[in-house]
Amino acid sequence: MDWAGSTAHRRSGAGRGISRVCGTRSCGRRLVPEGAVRVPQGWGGQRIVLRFGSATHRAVVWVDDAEVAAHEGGYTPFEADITDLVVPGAEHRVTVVVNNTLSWQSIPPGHVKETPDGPRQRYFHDFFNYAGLHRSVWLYTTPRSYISDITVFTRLAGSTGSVEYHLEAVGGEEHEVHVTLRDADGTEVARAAGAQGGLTVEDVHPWRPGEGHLYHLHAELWGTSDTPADTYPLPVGVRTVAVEGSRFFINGEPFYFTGFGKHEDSPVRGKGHDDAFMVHDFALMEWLGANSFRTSHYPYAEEALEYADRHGIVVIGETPAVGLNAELGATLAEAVFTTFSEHTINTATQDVHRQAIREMIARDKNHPCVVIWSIANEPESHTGASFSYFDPLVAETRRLDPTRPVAFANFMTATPDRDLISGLFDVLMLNRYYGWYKDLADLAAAERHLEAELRAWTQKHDKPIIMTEYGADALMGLHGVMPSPWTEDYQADVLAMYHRVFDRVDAVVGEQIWNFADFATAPGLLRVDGNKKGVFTRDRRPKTSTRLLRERWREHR
Ligand code: GCB
Repeated sequence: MDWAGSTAHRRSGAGRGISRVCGTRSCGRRLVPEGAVRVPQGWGGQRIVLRFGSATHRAVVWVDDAEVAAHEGGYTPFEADITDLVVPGAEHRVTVVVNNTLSWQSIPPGHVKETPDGPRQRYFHDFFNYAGLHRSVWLYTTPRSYISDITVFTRLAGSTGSVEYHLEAVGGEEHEVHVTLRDADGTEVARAAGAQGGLTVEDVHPWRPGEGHLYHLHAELWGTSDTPADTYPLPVGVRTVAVEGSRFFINGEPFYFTGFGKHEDSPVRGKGHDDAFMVHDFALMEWLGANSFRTSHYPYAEEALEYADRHGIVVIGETPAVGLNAELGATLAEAVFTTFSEHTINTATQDVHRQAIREMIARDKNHPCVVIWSIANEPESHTGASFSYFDPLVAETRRLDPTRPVAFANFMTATPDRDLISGLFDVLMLNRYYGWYKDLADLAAAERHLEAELRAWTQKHDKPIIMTEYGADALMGLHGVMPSPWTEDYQADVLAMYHRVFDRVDAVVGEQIWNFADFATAPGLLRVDGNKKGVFTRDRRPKTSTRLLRERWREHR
């Protein structure tokens, strides 16, 4: 059982209204408090907020001796209004206790096994259970009357775009709301008044894959003074997403996903967000011609979505609901259990999962790059219990966002004859390992089995198929002339085999390889210093298969 604690401290100079309390850090043990935060002198009269980008998987926060926040869920932000607890100009101690214990009621789930040597954490997912504050911590201010949230929905009709907005304000009930929309060069293209409304954009420049064109929405809250009480800027990409039959459309044009399932993972940093690694990863995806990725298996740092918005990279956003599956648990944690039961994954877990969906959508709803909500990775999906579990979660996702398709990534053993839940969803996302966990070193059989399965899916559902995982481990530098698992050559051969099949099956609208880069996992007999299915090593050096991808994906565009 790992506990991590850290006292945040201000690292960078305070800007007006915003101050980074600490950068990212990963830690596995309790830390001794290190320092204090000075609240900038000029912040008097403002509302002062302490915000955490994430704390994995739960945290309690104190300012001096007062508890100000408690949060469950390791990958979404939370904040506390600390106005009444701090004095501008004074120093205050911020203390955070972070706990990464996984239980049947956490998302992702896990369990603690009692052994003669003490408790041991077991979990059912294939990435290392890092603990700590992996994203930035901010101190920021708002006026006392402030805009707390804006939601936008965009539409296209020929060359006309529209932006429907819903704004929420706190303490400004008597105030007026003014909204303007400007193009990237600053030209005003539309304006409206009121907390809800529509903005029409003639000759719209849509956001599209490969071209992250953004408008700038600027909302103002006006009271009696001659300056606005609050202002709120929001980048907006005007685009539509739709599924019809087995096609996936962005802006009415068929879209084919190329890219990866990724992880927030790098040497030394672990799960800590790192701007340099992020920009480098995007540059490598561009180098390969990839147009998309899935935030497997949890929402990524907001910086990644902002970058994807600006560069026209398409994103499948995923919750941390990974490992809700007894068939997987048996291999990963040597645990035999019933997935959904009173004592394992139950209604309390479902509530935590529902909350994880809510927090992901609340955070990411306005990002044009996000085109699908994936609400789970490889859950059990062949039982009545799995249907009862997912039915209300899909409904809740649609209620929160009626504009984006909903999906989950389907596990290898949940073949079309077994699966019971895919009818609830809009897109079939399949994770398949023919040529690796099945048909190892027999690519002829793998090719036959893969094609037969894909055709069986198309018989059962008229829905688009995205292969959200396929691949093979490869040790950098290992080569062979025979089809030899773990060689770079075999990884390339496996990928080429999948691509032949995708090109023969019409309903396949996307290919996302597992994985972009090698990553850290819990120890396992099949894990040699982590998972080696990356087409890049953990420090981002290209393996042989990257050549094949460059050729294929640069042509696909
Ligand atoms: C999967 C999981 C992914 C694993 C991968 C593997 O199906 O979704 O988290 O890392 O297989 O390499 O086994």
